[in-house]
Amino acid sequence: MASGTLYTYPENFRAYKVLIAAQYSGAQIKVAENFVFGDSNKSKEFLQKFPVGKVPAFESKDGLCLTESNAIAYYVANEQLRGKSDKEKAEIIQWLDFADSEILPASCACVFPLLGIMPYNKQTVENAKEDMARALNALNTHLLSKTYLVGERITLADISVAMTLMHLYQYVLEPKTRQPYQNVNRWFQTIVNQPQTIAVIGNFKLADKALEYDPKKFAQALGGKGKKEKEQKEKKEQPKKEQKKPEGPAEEPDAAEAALAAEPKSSNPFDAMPKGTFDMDDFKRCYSNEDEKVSVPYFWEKFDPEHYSIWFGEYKYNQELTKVFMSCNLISGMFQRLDKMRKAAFGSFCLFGSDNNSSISGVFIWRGQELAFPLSPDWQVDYESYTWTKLDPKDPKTKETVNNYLFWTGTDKEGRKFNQGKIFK
Ligand SMILES: N[C@@H](CCC(=O)N[C@@H](CS)C(=O)NCC(=O)O)C(=O)O
Repeated sequence: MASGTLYTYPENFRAYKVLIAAQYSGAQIKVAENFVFGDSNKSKEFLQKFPVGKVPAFESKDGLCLTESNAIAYYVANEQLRGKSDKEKAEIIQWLDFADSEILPASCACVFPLLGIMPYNKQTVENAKEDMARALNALNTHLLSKTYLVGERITLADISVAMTLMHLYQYVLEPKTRQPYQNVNRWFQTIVNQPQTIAVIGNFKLADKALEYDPKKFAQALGGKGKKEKEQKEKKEQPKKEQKKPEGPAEEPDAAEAALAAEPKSSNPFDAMPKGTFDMDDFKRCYSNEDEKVSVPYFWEKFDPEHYSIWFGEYKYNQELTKVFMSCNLISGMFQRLDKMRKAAFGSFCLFGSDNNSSISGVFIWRGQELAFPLSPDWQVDYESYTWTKLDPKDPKTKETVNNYLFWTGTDKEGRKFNQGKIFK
């Protein structure tokens, strides 16, 4: 049975293929600690073993060095996952290649602009959406009469194709977009809800709403100068863009999907709390459209401390932060995952410092007096990575802290200067 060390950054869908395969086979895979993407994989020592400098990369206990996620997944897999006959093996390779050449380029072209790691080009995205639809149609037809892609049990084909589709299901395939692909939806839910998959990726949540392209994200990824001014302008031109309702009919629930879905339709815990006098939407409008010199005094004038509370959050693992744009993606990711909190919450989180010397902290204001995250399973992905302190609205220090995060000024505890901020609204 294979055993060794896997080099990767966290949440790498390619590494997931390997780690899930290992869950099935019992292979002992240790993920390298202290791996810093862009740094460790460019070191002389790493390049000697893995000359291309890419991850995931695997070094077995007996010194075999492997790159290419499919090859590593094959190496750590068991006979069942690899296919039992030549026919099955060939079909599995067909699906691995299908994932890499028919799904992955379309997924990257659709998803990366939404995450702010690639510029947006309308034509490229349109073409990618067509490619995505073609691939999904092919899969949907194949899965019409089959539970799994090859044979009667899960193989590397299922693991690899599902992991390659993961970002699309997470960020793009909202209910109405995935509605035509019910067989794929059912199969995908089956794969991501296997205990071996959950052990690696946690509970997977299908997109409720496709992420919208936000030009600010890419600008921030580039670390552009004068971003705040630019953002103010964009905010004025596109007020409340984020709050637009999705168009079109709601998805007809598919019985199989419903049975398999680990997607609890939770009610919003804020709904049960008294609304008080603070009009969150009105404040958000004011903050989006007015200068902070207007919106910040407005906040303090209207804030209702009886029904709302203010919380300070500090990221626990600042020493692991590397590139500024990656840290900013960490904040955006948290905000996306907290989507359902938007209704009665507002936040501002900032990155202080620069590449390899930075920290993340921020403030949230939400309805109620308790820490909101434990109230809903949807809100619990990130919050344990932060320490949360309730702030006393009467304390002048609270006002100073909140104002720094609303104006995007000041420094962190170590004196690192404000670099970039993100608003949750
Ligand atoms: N085909 C390879 C692709 C690996 C790959 O592109 N890895 C990216 C990160 S996901 C990487 O390490 N890039 C670093 C670089 O290009 O320098 C696989 O499936 O493992």
